[in-house]
Amino acid sequence: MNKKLFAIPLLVPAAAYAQGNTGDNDISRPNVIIILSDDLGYGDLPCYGGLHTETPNIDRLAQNGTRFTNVHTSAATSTPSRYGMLTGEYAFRRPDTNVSNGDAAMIIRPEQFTMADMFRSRGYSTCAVGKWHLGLGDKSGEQDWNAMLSAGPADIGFDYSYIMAATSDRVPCVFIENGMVVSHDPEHPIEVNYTRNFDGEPTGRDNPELLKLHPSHGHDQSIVNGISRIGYMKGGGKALWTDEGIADSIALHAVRFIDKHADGPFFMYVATNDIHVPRYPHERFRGKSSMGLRGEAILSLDWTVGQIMDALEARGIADNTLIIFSSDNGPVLDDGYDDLAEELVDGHLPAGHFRGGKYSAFEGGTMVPAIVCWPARVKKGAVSDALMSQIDWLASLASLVDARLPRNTACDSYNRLGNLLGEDDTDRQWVISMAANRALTLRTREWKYIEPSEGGPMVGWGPRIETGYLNAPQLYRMDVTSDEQKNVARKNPAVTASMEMLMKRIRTNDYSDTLE
Ligand code: NG6
Ligand code: CA
Repeated sequence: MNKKLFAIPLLVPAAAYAQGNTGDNDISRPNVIIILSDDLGYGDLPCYGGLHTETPNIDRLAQNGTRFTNVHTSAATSTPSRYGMLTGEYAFRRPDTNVSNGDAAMIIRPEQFTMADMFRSRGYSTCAVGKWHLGLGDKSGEQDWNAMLSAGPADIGFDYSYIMAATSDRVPCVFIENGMVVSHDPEHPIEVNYTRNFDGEPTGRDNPELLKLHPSHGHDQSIVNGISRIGYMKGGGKALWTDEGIADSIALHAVRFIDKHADGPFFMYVATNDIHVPRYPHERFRGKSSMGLRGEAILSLDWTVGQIMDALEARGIADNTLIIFSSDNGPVLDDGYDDLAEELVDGHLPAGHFRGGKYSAFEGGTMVPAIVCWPARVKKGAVSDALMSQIDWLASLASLVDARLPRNTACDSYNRLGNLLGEDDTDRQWVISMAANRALTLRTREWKYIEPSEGGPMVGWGPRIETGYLNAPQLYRMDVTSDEQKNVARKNPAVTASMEMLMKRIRTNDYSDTLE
């Protein structure tokens, strides 16, 4: 094993050969839609064994495409995971990529090359709709939310954007369209502060009588729409969102973009708010899942997918549109609100049979559902078990549309297009991911190595999730069971050492002596 790990030449960075290996070019330049759900676990959907919900639209997507059972995100939380997916660079290379607040400055620098830039370089119209969580404006805490924001998705390749600044549990609770707050209300100018409240403004901590959904941990600052959030905000007036309407707004703007660009080609990144907390979906989903609000948020997510699929069909462009559906990180039940997610779970396993969940170094943190549907090319009703990482989507899609990645960009993204289209079942040689404490994990088909790190065995602030952190190396056999129960690091010192060495090389980006 030890030998094998190093006998394989390490993969070549994408920029070196992004043009190669595009395979058959019959259908060039399909429309591409990435639907990225939030905190949806590997086991949450019925087509992955989930209980207590029905998701006919996502089922339809899986029936019309290929379902993947071994896809990892590059991080176990949103900001670093999205950063990796959109830039093709691991977030661990940048210290400022932890879960960001709503007043964080743009994390992806305007000069950085992104997936949107890549599609644009091939004449695609590009757009981002939904959760952003990658910072806005030039300086943290200094944005003027009542004027055009100084930096945003337009600076990194998105022609159109309709986004939430961060998460729905973080202020400001408004949508932002092309850099301007939607329905901005001059009578109620918006102010945001993550350290202190504005005089006289109620909070979840002091005014629980104003709440329709109560926090279970954190989330006790400004109240918007009867739900207290992280951070303080003042004003907003008619610009403030209602949580019940978020999925509808996202779907509406996604469908509008499809309608406008039906002549294609277009690239759309739709990042849903579902199923992140606070889970408070539209009335029409209420009472429709025995799991309560978390189950209903899954129904709302499914509805969104249905809206997008229906719009493509209505426009006659479903056949040549490549949809990738996935999630940004693993699942969590109680993530800070009393929504009865734990109480009502009733045998449902959000992370499937994997250990841990959102935030974890264990597989539950980064193993996510992934479905690829492209009727013109991708096999229908197929399942692929190939070991894959979302970090490769950029280079793979670049290869698909024949885009050239500028030198020294997307350095961690490899062209695995065959994998993505379900035409090649070979594994990525290794997959690297980052837990919430920034500990790295390294997976191969046979093994998983978790580097030593600080932090207790359980998430410390509320969610009941095993972290997988240990102040010693961990090594698990993944080909026999994937349950990460038995740490065999001491019994297999050679494998442990070789994985540790490989991780070190990936971290320092030093592949020099392995390339022939
Ligand atoms: C945590 C929040 C959690 C969630 C997470 C980010 C508290 C107590 N918890 O800090 O609710 O917002 O950040 O989630 O504040 S993510 O999916 O966007 O990464
Ligand atoms: Ca998330």
